[in-house]
Amino acid sequence: MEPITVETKPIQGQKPGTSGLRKKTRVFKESHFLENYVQSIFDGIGGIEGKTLVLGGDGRHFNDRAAQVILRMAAANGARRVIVGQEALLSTPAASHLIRKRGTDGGLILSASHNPGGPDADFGLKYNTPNGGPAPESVTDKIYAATQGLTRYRILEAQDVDLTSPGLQHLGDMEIEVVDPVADYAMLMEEIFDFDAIRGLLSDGFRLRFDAMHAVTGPYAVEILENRLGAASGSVVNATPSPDFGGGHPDPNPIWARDLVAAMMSDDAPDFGAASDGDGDRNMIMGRGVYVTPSDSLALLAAHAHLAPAYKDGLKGVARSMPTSGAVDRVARSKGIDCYETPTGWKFFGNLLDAGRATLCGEESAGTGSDHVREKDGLWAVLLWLNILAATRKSVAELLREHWTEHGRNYYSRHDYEDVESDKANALIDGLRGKLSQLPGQSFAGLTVEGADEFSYDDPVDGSRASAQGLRISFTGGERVVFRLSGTGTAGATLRVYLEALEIDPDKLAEDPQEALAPVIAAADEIAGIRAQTGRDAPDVIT
Ligand code: VG1
Ligand code: CO
Repeated sequence: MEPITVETKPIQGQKPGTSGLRKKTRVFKESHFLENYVQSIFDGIGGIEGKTLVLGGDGRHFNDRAAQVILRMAAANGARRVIVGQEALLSTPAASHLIRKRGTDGGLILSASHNPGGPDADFGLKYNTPNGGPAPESVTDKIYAATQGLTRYRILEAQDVDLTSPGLQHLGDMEIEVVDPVADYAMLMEEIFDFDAIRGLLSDGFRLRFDAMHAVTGPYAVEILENRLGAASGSVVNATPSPDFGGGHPDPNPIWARDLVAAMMSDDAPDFGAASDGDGDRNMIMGRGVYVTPSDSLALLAAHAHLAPAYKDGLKGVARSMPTSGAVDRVARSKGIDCYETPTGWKFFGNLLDAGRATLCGEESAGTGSDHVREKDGLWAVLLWLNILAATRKSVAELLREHWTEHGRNYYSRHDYEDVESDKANALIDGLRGKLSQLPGQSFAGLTVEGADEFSYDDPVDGSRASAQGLRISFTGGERVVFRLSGTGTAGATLRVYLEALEIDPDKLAEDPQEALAPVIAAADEIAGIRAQTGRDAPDVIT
């Protein structure tokens, strides 16, 4: 087993996006593509000689093959040890926890997260730093620079490593420690939440349905919700991870998790419903007959987090991505704690969490998390909800109604236009950027623009600046629209239009969001010319 050095040439387009590098699976399978990127990660972080890394993924097609390649490359590059999830599986939050718990030099996560999987779908790879979080731009810039000058990679010529059972083995001089992917994570959840209270709730007849969407959270949810908390067997559905997520789209929103929505809206609906995404870091929350928007979920969790043991002393602060609604800001104000507004992507929360400035973070895209790891965490959010439901013994609908009555309701929706030709999408954004300064004072569809700018973020901890993070337009009545292009897609461009309107009139808190937002939707189209410029009559996905 000798390490060999393979000559290669830089491959274009290996620039990490919002969350790692995502490409069509077939692109990842092209000759040298994966190897070049892995070597660039190793080079970009200053080499891995003597280092320990965590490795695992969401089990999508090519996960197993890519893991074997990475192990051989890690060995050839002189790593001391790789801690790998059994069958190369680890949910993203479990990987983050393992990196932190074992004090490793970071980890590699094989996932394209909420993107579909399979030979004709998507694959991805992400490097997380020793704090357990996605690499910040200072690191991904170095990785990208390495991809552009790469001339060789190192790999061991060896047989596949057997990852089927836990234990220690060797690959060349490198140690490989195969671990149960669920055990450490489940233990962490027991430390954070009041499992006895949740067990009590469930034994009193409270019913739940968790849809793992054929993705990586299945084994985690079965162990925690059914085995440890006593939810009825079968409460976790679609619990076996499959390489193409059962042919579905592992994105927990009302469109892609429509089976869960149907179950929760039926006459025999359980009390609580939830779903998570491909790699287990997102969550969707429902009660009987109600869907909770991610922005409302974040606000409600912030308001009640002190009911869970880990947060009993209150929150140091909260943070949300810029396009996320201002609902959590209102909770922060009433609690007298700081609220930070960051660019889209979990990597921007890392410094705030490390510095102890924020305890809870969230994004409108169904990501919620806390300082227990450095990734968003789907099952954690589900357990925090269950802890709150157990402590209050109120229904999801009741909690939501009370929340809106106290804080007002930020009606919210996101309209996605997918697979738009890139030049059309860029032209729309460029055109809008060019006229932002003229918008204030003008009226569109009956709404008057108050302010308009392009969001940039100065990190209060390390002073780094991220610019061009979305165009935002606010109106005099408290409404807002944000435009940005997705950084996780693998075909064309996805235009995201984020719509929000604050309502504090107690008589208007129960409207249909699309109706409540109709004026904002009309103003957004009038300002940006979405239909005219994209040729689309309607969004592809409304969440
Ligand atoms: C999307 C979401 C963003 C999220 C990111 C990764 O990014 O909008 O909030 O952090 O996906 O989530 P974009 O650039 O496509 O808007 V995951 O669960 O796919 O890692
Ligand atoms: Co994800």
